[in-house]
Amino acid sequence: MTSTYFSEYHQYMARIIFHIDIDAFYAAVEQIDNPSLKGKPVIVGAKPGGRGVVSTCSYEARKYGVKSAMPISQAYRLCPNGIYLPVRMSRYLQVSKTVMHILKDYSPAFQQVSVDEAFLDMTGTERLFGPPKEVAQKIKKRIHRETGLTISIGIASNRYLAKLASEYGKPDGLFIVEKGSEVDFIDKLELKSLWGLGKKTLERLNELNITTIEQLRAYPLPLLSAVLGDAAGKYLYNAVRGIEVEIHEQETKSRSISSERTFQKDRRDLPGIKRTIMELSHEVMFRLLNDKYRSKTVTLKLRYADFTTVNIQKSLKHWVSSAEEFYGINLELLRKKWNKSRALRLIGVGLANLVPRESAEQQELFTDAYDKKRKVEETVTEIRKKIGNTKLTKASLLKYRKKPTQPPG
Ligand code: TTP
Ligand code: MG
Repeated sequence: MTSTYFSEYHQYMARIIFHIDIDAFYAAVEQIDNPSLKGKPVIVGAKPGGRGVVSTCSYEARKYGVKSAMPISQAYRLCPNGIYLPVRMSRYLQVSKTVMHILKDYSPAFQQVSVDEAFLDMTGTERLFGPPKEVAQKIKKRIHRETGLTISIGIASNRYLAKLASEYGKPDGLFIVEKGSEVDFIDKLELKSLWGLGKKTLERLNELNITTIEQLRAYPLPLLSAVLGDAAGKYLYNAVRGIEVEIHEQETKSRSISSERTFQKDRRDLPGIKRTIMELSHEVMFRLLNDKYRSKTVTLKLRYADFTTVNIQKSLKHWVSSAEEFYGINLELLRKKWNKSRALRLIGVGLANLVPRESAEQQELFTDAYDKKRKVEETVTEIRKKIGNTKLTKASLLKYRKKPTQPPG
């Protein structure tokens, strides 16, 4: 919502962009809510023994090779002594909101791009807040003090580099890509850590004996486009030069709220894709209710491994009433445009043509069956905001009991 003027802001100045990303987000919240889990391998996601995947895990669990999107069965083989916990989405959304609220204090050009990451355009804020490095340190301290979380901040002249920089410094990182050293920074990275480089593209590059970023930079644009296709060619050509490439699109057209996830590796597994849509749906719905808007227009964005992008939209006769309904419509749209043969590199869900809740109420000529459900959802959001009651987790996001469990062994 706040991103509309992000790109217009200080268009002609060298920009200072912060990318902020919470470390091991879901797992960190679990450790904060239950301090006995601190320092332990905590794995949040599907139930061990089932067919689901890991949502995320603490850095202690990463030492065993466990990571996001890995089948839970594989995680369990790698880390049988881990503490396996279910996803408590509403709690994470609540913590996310606190963090985002703090970040908004530091720049009017704030753009939340997922549940745990945001960009701040800090161009021109130096007189108010001090040098970027100091502000970043202040932000890190304040977030830690007020939530217990550690975050990583990347600072650079554009969003793509800032995102790579926050990842580079993880966890508890602060990494600055100084002006003029963009290419040197990119060269420190492994080819596979370039954002948005899918498995297929990586394989294709390997076939061409391109295994480093430096080697990739030696390829002229026409050649890259010929080998990888126009879109992927241009994307990589710019990425290896530290030139802004799109990873998160902006919500500019009409008033809309959306959230999207670019997968580190392209995906085609339905359970994982559904889970992502479920999480994104809850996140967007929470923001809609929290910002006091309503919408009848559901949008789903799919980007395939070859960069082809489709935007599908469905307009309803009634206001979207709940995260479940929203999720269901997104699945319906997914089924229309996707089959397993095509791997996905990005999924985005959104609600468009937003109407402020008050004027929406006036527009409603009659109440329908959806009204009741929506009111329940709104009440839940209000209560969550007031008291932060973690027990109000939606049942659909609770696959099994909440207490830390040792998986069956
Ligand atoms: P990330 O920021 O990618 O991961 P993270 O915060 O757990 O770890 P870090 O940033 O330190 O590397 O994603 C944020 C949250 O989104 C994550 O805590 C869980 C969720 N998520 C999934 O559910 N599935 C996924 O495949 C990914 C990548 C994230
Ligand atoms: Mg994170």
